[in-house]
Amino acid sequence: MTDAIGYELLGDIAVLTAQNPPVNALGYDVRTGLWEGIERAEKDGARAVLIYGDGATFFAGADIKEFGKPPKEPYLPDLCTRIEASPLIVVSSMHGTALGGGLEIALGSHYRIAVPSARMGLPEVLIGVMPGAGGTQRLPRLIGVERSLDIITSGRQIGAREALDLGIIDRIEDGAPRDIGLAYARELLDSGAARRAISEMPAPEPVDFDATYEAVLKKGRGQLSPAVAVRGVQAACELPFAEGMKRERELFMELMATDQRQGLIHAFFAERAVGKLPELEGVDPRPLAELGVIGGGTMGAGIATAALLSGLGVIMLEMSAEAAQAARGRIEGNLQGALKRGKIDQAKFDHLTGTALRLSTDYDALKNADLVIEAVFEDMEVKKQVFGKLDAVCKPGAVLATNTSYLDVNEIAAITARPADVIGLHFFSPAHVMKLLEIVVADKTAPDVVATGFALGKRLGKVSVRAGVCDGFIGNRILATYRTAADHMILDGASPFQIDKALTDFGFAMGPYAVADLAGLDIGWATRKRKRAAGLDPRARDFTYADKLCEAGNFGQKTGKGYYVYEKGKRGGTPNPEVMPLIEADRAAQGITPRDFTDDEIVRRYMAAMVNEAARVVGEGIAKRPLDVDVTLLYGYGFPRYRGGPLKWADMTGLKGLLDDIRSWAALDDYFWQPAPLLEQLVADGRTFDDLNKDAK
Ligand code: 3H9
Repeated sequence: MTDAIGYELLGDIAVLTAQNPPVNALGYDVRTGLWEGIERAEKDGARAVLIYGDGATFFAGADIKEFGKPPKEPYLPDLCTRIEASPLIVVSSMHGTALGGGLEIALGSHYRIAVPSARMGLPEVLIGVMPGAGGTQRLPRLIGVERSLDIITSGRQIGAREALDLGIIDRIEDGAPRDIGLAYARELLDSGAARRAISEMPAPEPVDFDATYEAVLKKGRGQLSPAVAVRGVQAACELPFAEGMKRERELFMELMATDQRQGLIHAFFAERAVGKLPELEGVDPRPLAELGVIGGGTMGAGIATAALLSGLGVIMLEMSAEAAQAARGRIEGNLQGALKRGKIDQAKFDHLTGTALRLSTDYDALKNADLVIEAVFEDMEVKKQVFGKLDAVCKPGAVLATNTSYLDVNEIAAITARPADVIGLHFFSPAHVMKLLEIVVADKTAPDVVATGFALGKRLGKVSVRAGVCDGFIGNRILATYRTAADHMILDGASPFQIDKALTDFGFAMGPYAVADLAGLDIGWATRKRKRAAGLDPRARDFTYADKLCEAGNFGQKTGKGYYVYEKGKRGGTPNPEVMPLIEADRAAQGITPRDFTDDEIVRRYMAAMVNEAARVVGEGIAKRPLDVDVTLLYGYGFPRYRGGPLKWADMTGLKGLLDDIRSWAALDDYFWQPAPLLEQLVADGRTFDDLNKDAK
């Protein structure tokens, strides 16, 4: 037997213990060990078998690292069938997270018990596949089609209580998984309980599967896996069990061969890799108990909310008593939301808004803070004043952070006598909701300050990405470029509405103009004014239609009108009829004859601009690895997860073709379409962005 599964015979009960840390993934050794363990138990004359996991969890699923490689026997579905076919009574005892193939092993067992904290689910669709070891065949037989469809197409985890109510497990018991499993097996044997094979249960009642398939596809914005999983459940209703298993395998293998599967698994590993940086190895973060936040607008209040929810004490600094009161109102409003959603109870709400939160108008109140983050007006002079004051009052060793979204953190750090303590922590609004945190490391930032930034991000439940200093860091710098590509397409003949539609069809949560309306058109207006004042390159294309929208007081959603018109109480907007005449006037003034764009060309140009700028960001070391860019765009910019991120998408699309396109567009505009040196290098070497991720490991 392999080391991955321990075998013991305790009287008439054989115990199979999974020993494959960290998550007991069902790799080749584990599958082989389980298979051999069942056979041995049968030969040894056992009457029951207990399966459980050592360490943190029952099996968390198939070993994702094996995906894309030729599968090795025993296959997981065959193993589940083998377990179920055993004449012995097989009990699975679950703790931790029994996910995917892990739950399928349990469903192949005859009885299931779990500790109260156990969680379970079939999350395969979230990584681009579907349950492939009988999950789509056994679960519907056990709990019915509708409930199974909910669990399988959402991939959500359910707690032991819900699992018991649904009939997925037979019992909940407190204790060690081994002890409760053994006691349960003993009880079953003593009571003369019979084997129970789910495959022998009657086929479940069907639903309208075509309608379900379409609805699920639409909800996933083109993501295939949840929709294809519906067809698996359909097979459970329409085919005998063994045929249904074959159909499930075919569908599973189809999904396995898709780019979407590659994209989603890339996203899974990339979001776990972002925090693993050589510079953080062996570096301890500084202690964090009290956080100072300067500025209680939407951003500052969001940061304070996230910090309070994570258990940190917060001191909010504002300019006046009225402003402090307004900040308190915003924070309390955010926490009310958490209370309503059941994330916190009333006692916790009272504590967070009571002793945990203090407001002040005096910088002295920050003197004991471990980390102070400013979220004041985005202006270098204002930021410098704030940092000058922080330098004067904060205790030695306090981390001084700026939430700037594009300003030079080196320049801000230089105003203090302690630049090693200064860092950028770029949150995204609303900061208590959005998962992304860019950790901006300036030239003199100390390693333990970087580690503290990552520790704070983790504590707040954020996905933190390291970025270097430049205008816009990783995300906003790349955004500025692909937005410019979109603006150029508008000048040349596309409409903002066509562009938004082409990109939501591609899978983005929102198109760039709907996003601009949401963020506020005044932000882009201010940026354009700033850039024009600094002097635009004469080759840069400029336009006035967006300024004119702003001049008329149309700042997007907050004023009810921008590129779209928003009606109170309605979600989304309808195209603003004033927009196209403004654009047409711009085109006429610039002597441009508009042309048609296909949706494909829109996506191609938009994505090429994104990838090209991302290649510069990586080439210049602003992002350490391509995967840092991918995670930034996935978590902060609504990039479709099933495409893996822009650089994974670029790899799968083909770097040579993208570079050829960029070069061909450069024939007309060689200022905007300058190929990034890193992209040229990769094409010349026949390498991919993912190769660079691997090099960095
Ligand atoms: C499946 O089962 C298909 C079958 O239906 C059919 C097959 C035929 N494989 O997340 P963490 C690694 S599909 C390999 O940081 P946590 C992870 O990369 C599978 N490795 O911890 C990390 O490695 P490292 C369905 C895996 O406590 C380490 O374990 N199952 C796998 O925050 C710790 O992970 C899933 O989709 C895996 N399956 O969360 C479950 N899972 O230390 C996916 C984890 O080198 N996994 N690793 O960075 C999860 O959701 C979370 O990892 C879990 C633990 C909740 C389990």
